[in-house]
Amino acid sequence: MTSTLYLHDNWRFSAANEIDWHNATVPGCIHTDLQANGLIPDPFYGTHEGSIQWIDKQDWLYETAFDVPQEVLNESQIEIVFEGLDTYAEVFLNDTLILSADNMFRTWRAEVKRFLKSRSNRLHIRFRSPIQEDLPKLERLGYGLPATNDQSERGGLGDKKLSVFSRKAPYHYGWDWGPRLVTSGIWRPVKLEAWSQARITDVYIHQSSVTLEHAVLEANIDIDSEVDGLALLQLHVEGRVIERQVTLRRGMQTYTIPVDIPDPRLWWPRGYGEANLYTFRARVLIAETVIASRTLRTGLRDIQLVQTNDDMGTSFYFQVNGVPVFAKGANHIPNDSFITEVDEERYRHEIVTAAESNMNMLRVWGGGVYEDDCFYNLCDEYGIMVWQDFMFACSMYPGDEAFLRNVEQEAKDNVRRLRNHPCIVLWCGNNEIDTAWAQYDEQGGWGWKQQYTSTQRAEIWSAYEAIFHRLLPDVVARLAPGAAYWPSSPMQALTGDINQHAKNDSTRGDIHYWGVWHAVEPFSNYNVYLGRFMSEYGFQSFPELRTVRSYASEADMELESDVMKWHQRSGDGNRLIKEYMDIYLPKPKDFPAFLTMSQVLQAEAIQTAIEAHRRKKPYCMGSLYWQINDCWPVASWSSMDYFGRWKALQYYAKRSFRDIAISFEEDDEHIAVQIISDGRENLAATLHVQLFQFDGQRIREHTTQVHVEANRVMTAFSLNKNDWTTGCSLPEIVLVATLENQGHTLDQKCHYFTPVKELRLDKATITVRPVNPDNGMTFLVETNVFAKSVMLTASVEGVFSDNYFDLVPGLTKTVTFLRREPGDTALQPAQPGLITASSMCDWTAIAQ
Ligand code: BMA
Repeated sequence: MTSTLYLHDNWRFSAANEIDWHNATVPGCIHTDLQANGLIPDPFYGTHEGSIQWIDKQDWLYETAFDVPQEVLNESQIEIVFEGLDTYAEVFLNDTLILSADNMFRTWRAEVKRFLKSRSNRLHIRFRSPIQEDLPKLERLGYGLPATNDQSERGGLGDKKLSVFSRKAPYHYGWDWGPRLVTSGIWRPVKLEAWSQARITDVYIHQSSVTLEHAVLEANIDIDSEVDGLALLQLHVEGRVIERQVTLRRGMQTYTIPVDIPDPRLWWPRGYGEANLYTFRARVLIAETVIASRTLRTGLRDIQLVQTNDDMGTSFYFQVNGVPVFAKGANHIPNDSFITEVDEERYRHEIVTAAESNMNMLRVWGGGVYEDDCFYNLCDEYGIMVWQDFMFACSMYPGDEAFLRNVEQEAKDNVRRLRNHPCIVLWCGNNEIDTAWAQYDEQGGWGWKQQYTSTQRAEIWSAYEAIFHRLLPDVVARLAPGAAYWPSSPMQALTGDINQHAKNDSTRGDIHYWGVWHAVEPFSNYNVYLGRFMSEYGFQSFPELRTVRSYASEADMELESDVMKWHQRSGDGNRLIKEYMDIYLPKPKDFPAFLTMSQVLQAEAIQTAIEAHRRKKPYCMGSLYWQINDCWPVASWSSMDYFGRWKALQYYAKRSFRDIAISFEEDDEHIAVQIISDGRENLAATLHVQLFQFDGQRIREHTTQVHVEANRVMTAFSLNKNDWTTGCSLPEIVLVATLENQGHTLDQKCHYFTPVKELRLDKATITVRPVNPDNGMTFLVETNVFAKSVMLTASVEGVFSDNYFDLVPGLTKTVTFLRREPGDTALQPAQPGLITASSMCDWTAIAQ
């Protein structure tokens, strides 16, 4: 049996040109080690990032000493395995060079038996500066490649964009929400693997056909053997054992065992059924002794990316087990600039947040990393589908043979590692490169190709095609046959002509719509520019005051301070937030109120988008906003900040993504109350539509029985605005629609007759009382006059079941507090400590 010895202890590090050694943490990285030793300040505080740009210009040494137990040494094969080395590294064992690494996304292995001794082995790694390493590559190429988000100037490199030459997380070099912190280090586990006779190196469960009645699978079992001879191969699943006599040969071999599972418990995305999982175990026995074993978990499901012509264009949706699924979710970036800081609890919090927010998909965006196994395990468990980009974003890449081979190996390593996860529904080549280069549209794109000679252009595009149109799809087809591959997001289709590139009004493919925000278009344009699958759109906000305090002092608390600008990486970001706020919301009374209102502004924008997309189902079948998380405390498009604190948007998204949701569609004369169902069953429900004055007086109401059809959008009621509001003061009324099923509220939504900015908000007194004083986890929230965006804050870290909601006098709201303190493994009901409540009137001049 393979025995594993992790080598995570006794590490120390030093700058290559110094003699001082300091304690190191493995897995980890140079920045966190320097900080832990007090050699650099907190990189996220203030403008510190600027003063630590020297770190990536020099080489770093890491070393440890370790003993090897006799039983490990007795094995005939011993390999050292690095699951991740960031990035250019030479590894020496007892002074012998055992491997050279040049790609942080690959797994590196070397046979080491002959170099090992039982005591005091010295493992020594030299990390070469990624900057010094890649400068000559730029020189050799003779021209720079576009890399819009590479903050080379901040790194003291002028316009020399080096990120494209290294196979290293693109966001390390900076992004429009992230700092430039170019790390080095042993970023994933390092271990010895020892075995004799044979070992199972991989098991892949290929799902040939999965239906409600039957799953037809093949288990492909890779075996590495050092012996020739008879063996028994077993596959265990659900108490069954399938056995095969095999004749092992020295070297690598693959055996395929067909498996038929009747009445399979299928894996479903959240909202559609249980995310059922199966555990498979493969074993090799020689003379009735188990000599190798490997366990894996997968879910059985049929996934299709359906792209068929229809009278509106060409569809783009995921069909899971025969059911068309509207994808609801967000884009994911790495949870930290120092990815080794992300522990299981932080991953869990993100995935629980997604599931709690009624999402069913996250897109692992191509400027980050192929995520940790833990991320995908959680997505498998919570029924969160994953759109998986390969790690290429907003840049053009070299196409030399060495680079291509390196990328190929990286793709193989990661497709192999991840292909058993039922959550992965799509492999996507890159983020926004097709649209940015726009090969077939001379005027189109981001102005990149126009900077090059025709020879250079041809060379750059041919590298693009080699990677994204040949190499990556080939690897996916070979290693994960049947899995969908999409060359670039966004794109219309691989047509090889001008129709390839996405447009804001494409009727096929996916769309990143950034007219709202980057092009300062009105929120209402979310209703206009939507297509078959909205894989990106977004709006920025600030994190809450507690989070801002983690990087700014009281003196920095103004929009234009150096520190607030430093923690804003989108050129005009702060100005845009302010401009949009002037348009849509009343004036905040001070800086803390401005931070809060920026969150409400963002949430109102994205709510408009999500609901517009969902109302257009089945024309549109996906809505992934940009972005769920942050990698440091910053102003950004995230719905949850670096510390996992939910912004207003997270709560709004939770409401807008409800499986059965109310949404209003308005024209000059009418308001239609629409009901969107992602449910798999029809439902009898009651819709109450009520019109209230802000003082709580009900002016009109209408009740109707609704037959909510499964997986559809319907107009349940339409009212004439004039008829309903004659004699009313429009800035002082609110329309409330409530959908109920057997006494249970499925959704409740408010709608206004003027923009929020014009609402006449009065000072509201909000009371919060525990429903059951003994357990103190659930509360009733009430108000005396209408309150917009009621914000509850607790003195304990956590989130509420709902927050930033509008509250009408007489309509009480019940909320539960979910705690997230250190040590908690997931959000769970708990006492919140002291709760305070405020609402928009408190954050504006009205309060004065
Ligand atoms: C999208 C992303 C990112 C970027 C975001 C905000 O296009 O793909 O590159 O961070 O926009 O500008």
